[in-house]
Amino acid sequence: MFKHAIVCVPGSNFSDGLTTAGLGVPLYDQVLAQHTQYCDALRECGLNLTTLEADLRFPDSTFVEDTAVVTARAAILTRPGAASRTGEVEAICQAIKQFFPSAPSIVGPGTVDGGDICEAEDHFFIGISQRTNEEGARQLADHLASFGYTSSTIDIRAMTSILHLKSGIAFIGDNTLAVMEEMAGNIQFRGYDLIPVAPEESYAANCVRVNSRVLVADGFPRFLADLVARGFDPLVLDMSEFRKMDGGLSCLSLRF
Ligand code: CIR
Repeated sequence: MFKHAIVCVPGSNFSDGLTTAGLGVPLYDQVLAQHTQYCDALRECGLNLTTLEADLRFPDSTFVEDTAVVTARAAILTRPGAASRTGEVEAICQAIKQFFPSAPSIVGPGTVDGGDICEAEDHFFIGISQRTNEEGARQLADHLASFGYTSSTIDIRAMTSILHLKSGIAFIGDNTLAVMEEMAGNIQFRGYDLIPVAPEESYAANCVRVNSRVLVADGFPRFLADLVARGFDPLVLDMSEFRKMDGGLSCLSLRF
């Protein structure tokens, strides 16, 4: 069960952040409205929120997931792979250390974006991506091992359609992985119950189990029906404005 989440209000210069989506410029009033709905959804799932102020130095700072890996036993501060985002960790560090006073950090030349880290019970899949490098993955694996977790890497550098590993997979509890079809054959996913996500719905693979609910992006009826058919309880959220900046449901919070 999660009890807490850390979120950060999107700044008025949110649209100056990094993006490859080509879906147009986010509308700031809708960004704020969707963020409010997201925070309300987390509260509805029973979480207490720590809400950080908007930080105009870092337009991508609402995507807090990339700055830390938080588990039930420990937190690890990351070193995001995009130069414009490395400074975001400082603000998160203050918030994280209230809950995890001795959180270690990824150090250079290692880089890790939290969006590349998929926790499946006591095992972590670590995506090697344009943001997370092998040295960062090695450091993270060592930290996770010191807290009693296992890990393995999945190289997504050849997959140009996704930014992070969790753009393509989500562990949603009950031994189940939502996974975009392109990755569904990965040998590391054997033994899990897979919900394949069709190419035209691949954005929906970034869903998030929060206690009894699964947060799901609006607009993906096949995936939604598959979740319901397997007994999950979806909570649907409009993510249109965050998607324009390559963001998804998981990246808007750190949950623990
Ligand atoms: C970036 O490119 O870093 C942001 N515009 C989007 C980050 C999304 N984060 C995530 O999926 N974990």
